[in-house]
Amino acid sequence: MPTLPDTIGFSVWIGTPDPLLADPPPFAALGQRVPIVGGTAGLGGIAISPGTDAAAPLTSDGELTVLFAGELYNRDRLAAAVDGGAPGTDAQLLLACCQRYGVSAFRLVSGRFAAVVVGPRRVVVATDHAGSVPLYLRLSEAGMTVATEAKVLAAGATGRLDSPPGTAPVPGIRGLHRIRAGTAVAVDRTSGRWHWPARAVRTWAPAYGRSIPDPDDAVAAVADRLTAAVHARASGEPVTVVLSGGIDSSAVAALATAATGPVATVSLGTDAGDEFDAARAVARHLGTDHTELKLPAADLIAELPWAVAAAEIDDPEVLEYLLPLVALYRRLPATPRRILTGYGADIPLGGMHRTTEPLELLDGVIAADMDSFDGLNELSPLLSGVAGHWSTHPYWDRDVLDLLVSLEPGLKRRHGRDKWVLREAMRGRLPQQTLCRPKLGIHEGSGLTSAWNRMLRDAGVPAGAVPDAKRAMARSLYASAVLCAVRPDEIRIDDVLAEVAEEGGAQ
Ligand code: IOT
Ligand code: MG
Repeated sequence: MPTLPDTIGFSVWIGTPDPLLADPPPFAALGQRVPIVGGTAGLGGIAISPGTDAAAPLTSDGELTVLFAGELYNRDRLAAAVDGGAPGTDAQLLLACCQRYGVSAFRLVSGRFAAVVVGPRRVVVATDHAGSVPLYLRLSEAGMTVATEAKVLAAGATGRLDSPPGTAPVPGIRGLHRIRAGTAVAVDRTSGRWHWPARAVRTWAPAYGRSIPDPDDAVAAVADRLTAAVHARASGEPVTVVLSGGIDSSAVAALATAATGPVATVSLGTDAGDEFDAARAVARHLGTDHTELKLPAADLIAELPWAVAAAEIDDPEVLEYLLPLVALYRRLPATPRRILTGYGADIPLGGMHRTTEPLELLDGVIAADMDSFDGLNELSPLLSGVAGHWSTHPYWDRDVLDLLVSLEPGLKRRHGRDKWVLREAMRGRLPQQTLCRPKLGIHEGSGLTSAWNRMLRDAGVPAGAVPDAKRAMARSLYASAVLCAVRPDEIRIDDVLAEVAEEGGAQ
């Protein structure tokens, strides 16, 4: 069994017990519900643990109390910085960092996490640099309620409506605020009295500056940092890589194989499309334990309620990227897995803009994408958490991302090749055909986009109205699965389709 984080999600109140925290909270995450009782810290609620052997979700030194979901990736360096001793659990390590650095600790930690730190005079609520574990809060004069799923706090539109600094409003839910990526929100409290407004402490931001290393040095640096990121996520562990056979996931599979020995790889396809040949070539080259999962495209679309419940977004374009992954995770055997993906490589490398030639335009879309990822929840662990698995994304490791973003765009598009620096970094580790393989998006490779379009056309939606109909379906699913916390298996996609087709004036 791989080691998974002790805690993958939570909902807690701090201050006054929140009657809006439903019992039981309607988490979509699978796992054991572990009560949180932090009497002295004035905190209570529920944590979600992936294992059957749930550890206590709180760590405290009597003064500071840390609630931590997720994992840290620079444990050794953090341990050396705080006292050089054995690092202990991630929550203990974060506690030691907070003792030494205060809220600045969140500028040091590299990880995939959501955390609450309760002190005698201050409460801090924080995410990692990428906001990769979404975190939501509701505020009242008497305290705050915090949860890793919006649906858990969707009921009851109360609390302060103005978004505090460092947060963004959650669409459709009055008074619910999402902590921004790379942000810690701090609220001071003395003798039980809260001092609003909260303060935002920015802990990370993507670079706008670009560096111009020697191309060979850039290639070596990408190989080094990506290797370290995969090691931090896979070392000594049996891991699963979701493999399309493209350069991004193939690189992760190659480095994970080097880090841990044989890994499991799994590819998803449908009757409307697959990338099985490309994935098989990589699996054979690396000697992975490879599985192909094939399902009817209609069954893939029927998973939309799960994708919306997991991502908690209503953007149909992003849902097209996430839906195949959610469907895949839900079809893996139930034993909890540690999953590595190649997701996110295209954002700092401009991979989705594979035909964009002028470097000014390429760099422009990269800067725009790095400015707009927050809130899309593409990296959320809930995508696999709805199936009881833990997933993590080496390309959005803080060190990898900082490097990739900052490279001058001529290293990203070079000699007519997209993602050049990554392809070069993998030379000798993957088959030549993989190194040269043009990008194919997951929504294209799985046939999802075409199948969803066809489904709407078959329901009578005119061709020109298909994008709007997709948006309407996504909005309707968001209303049920998030705003009303309806369980995904109680939502029938045929009903949503019929409703949208009717409203859209199907012909
Ligand atoms: P894509 O890059 O095709 O897929 C993302 C990851 O999903 C892959 O690296 C791989 O790990 C897994 N995957 C893809 N297809 C399969 C498959 N058939 N079977 C198993 N695993 C698979 C969109 C996209 O095209 O996905 N992702 C972009 C970013 C989107 C843009 N977002 C933004 N601008 N904020 C990406 O960077 O990965
Ligand atoms: Mg990709």
